[in-house]
Amino acid sequence: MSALHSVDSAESPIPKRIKLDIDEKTTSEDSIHNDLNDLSSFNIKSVLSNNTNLKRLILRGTFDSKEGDAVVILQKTAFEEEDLASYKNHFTDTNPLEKTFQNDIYGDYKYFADKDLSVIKTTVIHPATEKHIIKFSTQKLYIVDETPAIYKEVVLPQLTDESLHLQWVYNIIEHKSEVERIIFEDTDPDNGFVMLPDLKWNGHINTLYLLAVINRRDIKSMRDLTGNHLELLRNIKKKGVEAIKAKFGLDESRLRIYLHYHPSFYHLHIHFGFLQHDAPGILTEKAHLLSQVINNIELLPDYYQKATIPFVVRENDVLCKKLQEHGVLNIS
Ligand code: M7G
Repeated sequence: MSALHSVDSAESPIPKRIKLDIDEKTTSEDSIHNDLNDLSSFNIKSVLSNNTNLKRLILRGTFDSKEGDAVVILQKTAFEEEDLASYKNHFTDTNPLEKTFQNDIYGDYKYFADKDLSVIKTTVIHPATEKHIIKFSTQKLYIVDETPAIYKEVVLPQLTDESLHLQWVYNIIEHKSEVERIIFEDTDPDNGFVMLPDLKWNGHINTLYLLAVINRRDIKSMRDLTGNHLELLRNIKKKGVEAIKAKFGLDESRLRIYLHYHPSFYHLHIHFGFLQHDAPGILTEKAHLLSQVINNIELLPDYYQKATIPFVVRENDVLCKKLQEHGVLNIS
């Protein structure tokens, strides 16, 4: 059984979350997700990105008789050690090996595995906006040192105009979507949060990737954090770690707990990942460890209002153009 399945198990040691009424649907009746059973109605328009390291292909296209563009993300999943015992069941004479070549003691083959060994995690976004298309397209990246003045004068106005919609976040904190996926919840309006699997997680512990979404709506990103939020941050760290220990048996010392700057979604959330999984977005130009963030604020309550914080902008982001217009970014 995958870890994701065990999230729902009745014997969970995690404090029970409040029983919720999930009758209220937030998806419309003509949503593509109501009856999408295969991809035969998907028409590919272009490849937005092909990441050979992540083995992830992102396509732009349309669905037959549906308005608007779609983004389809196909990602090959990692092997799981916990499934080791079941591998033997896959090694049958109905799963052929096709030899590519042999040389001395070395043989190279293609192995045609059963469908559950060759699952492709698939995310469908429909209707996708132009911002989604830009977010998922391969683009040139530029790094910018964001001073408080640049944030206030150039970045912040752009965020307010351009950021991705937060409806999915509100659906989580209002218990309108993904209710059955909640791993832990603290309902305190100021310091509480909802912890659940990130959309990117395939449910196996060695790629653990969870999201803690705060209940309050007044903190966009790390930039807004002050001494007034220490209790919130400490609460998320403490209870998030306890929940993961109880549910997945992983100690705090085996977790990478961090924030993104800039995030894609401007409602404060914290990423909890397995330390030995190289999740996307853990590089130094984007990830800020929660323990470091807490310590910086302990030393200086308005640290994040005073600090220069580097971040990466992509060439097709409207912000990239704005930064050039203001002379912050010079692209030759
Ligand atoms: P981020 O740091 O704002 O952006 O993280 P990133 O995409 O650059 O990391 C937002 C996180 O929310 C990402 O890891 C997404 O995979 C995740 N996410 C996005 N959506 C739309 C959903 C969703 O509907 N449900 C869940 N559970 N996670 C989501």
